[in-house]
Amino acid sequence: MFGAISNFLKIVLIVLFYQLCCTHAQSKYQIAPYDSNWFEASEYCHRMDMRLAIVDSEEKHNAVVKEAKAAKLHSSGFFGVWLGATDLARSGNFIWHNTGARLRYARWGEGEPSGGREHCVVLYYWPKQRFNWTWNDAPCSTELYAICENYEKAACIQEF
Ligand SMILES: *[C@@H]1O[C@H](CO)[C@@H](O)[C@H](O)[C@H]1NC(C)=O
Ligand SMILES: [Ca+2]
Repeated sequence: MFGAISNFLKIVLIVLFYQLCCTHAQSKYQIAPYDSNWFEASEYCHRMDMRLAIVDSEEKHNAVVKEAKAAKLHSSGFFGVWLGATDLARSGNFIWHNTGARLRYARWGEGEPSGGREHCVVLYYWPKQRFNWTWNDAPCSTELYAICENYEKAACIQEF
């Protein structure tokens, strides 16, 4: 009898801890309160226990665009948020830095990626330059806003 109750309590506790540590991982994105270069943007996200957004599907692209629009910082006609991809390690080979995965999905603007000194991936709204919430490779030192995402951390589950 007591054993059954304690097993039940154990399950309740596990579910509760799982909710606490992992569920918020699904409510996703946050835009930094200031602009910075790509590296500072990445560090900012990690300090928030998040990472620069990995956008590997149209669904995620749309979600990130929605979040970026909601920040209401694009009315001047220029707004950019850093995504978590770069080809700094090998030119032309864009990689999601936090997973090492190659870019399969992408939503490049016209004529992008243009290469040269431009190695960090940004989602732009810049209609004068024909960016309508599309991607560009930009110099990594450009000051733009981080868009961070929550992600599930394996440690959450391994603890049990
Ligand atoms: C951007 O794209 C949207 C949807 O495709 C369109 O409705 C809008 O007019 C475009 N904006 C500009 C500035 O081109
Ligand atoms: Ca470019």
